[in-house]
Amino acid sequence: MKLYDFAASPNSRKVRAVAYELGIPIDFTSVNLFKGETRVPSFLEKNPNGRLPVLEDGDLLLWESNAIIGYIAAGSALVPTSARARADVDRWLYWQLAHLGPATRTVGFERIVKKLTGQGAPDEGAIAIATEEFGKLCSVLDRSLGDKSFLAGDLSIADFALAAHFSTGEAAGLDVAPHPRVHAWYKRMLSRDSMKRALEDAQKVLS
Ligand SMILES: N[C@@H](CCC(=O)N[C@@H](CS)C(=O)NCC(=O)O)C(=O)O
Repeated sequence: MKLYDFAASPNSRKVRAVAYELGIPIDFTSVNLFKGETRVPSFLEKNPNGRLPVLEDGDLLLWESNAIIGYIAAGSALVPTSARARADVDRWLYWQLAHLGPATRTVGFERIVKKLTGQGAPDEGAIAIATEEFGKLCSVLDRSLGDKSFLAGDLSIADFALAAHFSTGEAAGLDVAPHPRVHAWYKRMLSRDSMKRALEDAQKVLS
């Protein structure tokens, strides 16, 4: 299997972390977002959306990171089989895509990407709106975690999907400390070798 990705991007990071967690061998091919490599015709043939990551497995070209982690982790303990547990995992995957991702992406773009790519000063208004939304989302997650160690009880692909975006949020200055259960869950995720490796990959790309 081959993954076209950019290690510093959260949607790539979640796939790397799941692959490392499960020991799945993947050949990583770097596509540099900052150099416009997602917009060239040869890449658009793989993903017409011009976005990373993209998984290639034989004649399968799969884009959308949450579909990719579901695919590579199928049959493992990270993807529950009961309808109820699977629905709980799916709920958090959709929540990440619809709500958490946009909030962390806005602050990450304004504070990190603009600086790295010379796109001007951060838009403080956009940051303020996204930061407020992030706080509300953390409150939802904090309540939902209750006394669970992981989002759906047992460790699942959803934990990796969210942790990848929380790590972008952290790098951009979004603080989870006011939300004790989120904070504890996030630290639990960061202590895993798989997450550590995926974050080290990001550092290498950015250094
Ligand atoms: N919903 C997509 C989002 C993919 C996405 O936006 N990827 C970013 C990197 S994290 C990207 O490739 N951006 C390229 C661009 O905006 O030009 C997924 O989860 O895979």
